[in-house]
Amino acid sequence: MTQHVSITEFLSQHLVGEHSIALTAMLKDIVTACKKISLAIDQGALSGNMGSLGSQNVQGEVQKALDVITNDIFIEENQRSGYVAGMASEEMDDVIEIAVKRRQQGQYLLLFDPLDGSSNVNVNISVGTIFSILQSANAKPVLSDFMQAGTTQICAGYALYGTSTMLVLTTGNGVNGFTLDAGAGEFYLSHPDIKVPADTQEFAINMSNYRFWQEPVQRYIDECLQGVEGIRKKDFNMRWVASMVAEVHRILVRGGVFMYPIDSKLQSKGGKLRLMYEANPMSFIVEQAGGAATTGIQRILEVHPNGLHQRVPVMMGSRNEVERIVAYHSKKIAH
Ligand code: AHM
Ligand code: MG
Repeated sequence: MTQHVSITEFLSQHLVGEHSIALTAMLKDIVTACKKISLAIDQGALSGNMGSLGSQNVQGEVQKALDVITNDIFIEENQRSGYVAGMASEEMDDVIEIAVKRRQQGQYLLLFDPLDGSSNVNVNISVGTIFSILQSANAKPVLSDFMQAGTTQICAGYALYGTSTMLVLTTGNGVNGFTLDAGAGEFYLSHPDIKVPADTQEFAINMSNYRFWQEPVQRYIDECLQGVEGIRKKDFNMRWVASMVAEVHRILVRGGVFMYPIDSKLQSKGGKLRLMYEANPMSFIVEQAGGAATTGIQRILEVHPNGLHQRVPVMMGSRNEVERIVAYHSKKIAH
């Protein structure tokens, strides 16, 4: 019988370098938080957590009870190691301060979306948690300490609460995926050294926004839809889960391109997805798996943030497809 490698064993064998002790401790807390969130989600309607609280988060979206519960779990668990100096969450307007006694060795910043795709909770479809770790210049960080481009991330990952619960992460040395054995209460390595295929025949986009997109995106999708009769000379398949974690995970496993582009409805906001705790960590993971991630005109990881909740257009996945999309934006490939 194959001996499974637990995430704890994996990290102790593979984390090296100046951040290894701190990362091991912080990831232990993240693992615990994700297990607790997985349990809370598994309870579903039985726990009475599924309804709306009637309150709104900082971006004017109605919070589900689970949004609040998962946010609380993530904040509480991740103050245990003492390495986290400050946090930022999709669910909270400002930087989350950590009490002095809980940030003794705090040199790191943890940014997260505790329950991504939360509109899927009530219909029992996959959701996820996304996180990003940065270094802090200050033991008591302020907003400006968080304003770092995605290239400075030292770790990023997501938990996918799907048909099984998985944790996928990178520390800048490839991407590895772990599956939760709920009985044993432990994540085991199940997807070592994940690589995104460079080519694909599958795209993920919310097609209902077609008429609001910019021309380069309409062109790319039009050509995919033309299939073997068009210039791509192959048929494409389409998926849309409305849960970025599930979407990107599928692309990591079998290739594809995930797109939430800017459109005329989103113009004033800059995009739909948030840079710091959605686009950046997912871009870091996708690039580490050999894929690419762009706003259409810029590598996402090089966008310099101007706010915790900044939004950006997002297109990521199989490298050759993303390069084609970039070329359409820069008009390098003529019609
Ligand atoms: P959320 O963080 O409020 O859940 O929003 C992000 C989600 C992504 O997971 C997903 O790609 C997108 O919103 C779906 O948006 P839409 O409902 O417009 O298709
Ligand atoms: Mg989100």
